[in-house]
Amino acid sequence: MLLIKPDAVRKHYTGEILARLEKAGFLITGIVMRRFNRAEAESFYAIHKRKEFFPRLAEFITSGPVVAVRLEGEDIQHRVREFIGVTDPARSKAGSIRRDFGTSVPMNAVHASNPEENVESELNFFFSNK
Ligand code: FUP
Repeated sequence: MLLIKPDAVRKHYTGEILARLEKAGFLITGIVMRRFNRAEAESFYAIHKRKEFFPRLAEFITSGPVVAVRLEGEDIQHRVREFIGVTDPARSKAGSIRRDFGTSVPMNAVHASNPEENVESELNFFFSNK
């Protein structure tokens, strides 16, 4: 699952990010737009809840709507994470989504589920009746 974050939604990048995914061959099988409240942010980022950066992250992720995008395909989460770039947009490779649309950490335009951690729980969070 990929999440278009509030910074990118606010800057009208939603359509362009979806188009890039499709042009790259990713198959979109679900889209949901929603705004997190504080409790949802704590649940979504539960593994970061005790980190010192969490308050800023929570404030940002609740600052406006996000767009959750369900993608399907073999090894999908590894491929998506490779495609979007690394956490810091400035260190992401040229042409990646975070490099082109992100500005900082955590305002890096998109989030992608970590295949080792949270794919199912994140999908259920947005697509409970999949
Ligand atoms: P990623 O998997 O690339 O989204 O990155 P992480 O799971 O490491 O980070 C999760 C979120 O916390 C991202 F929005 C970035 C944010 N973050 C910070 O704000 N500060 C940090 O020092 C590390 C991560």
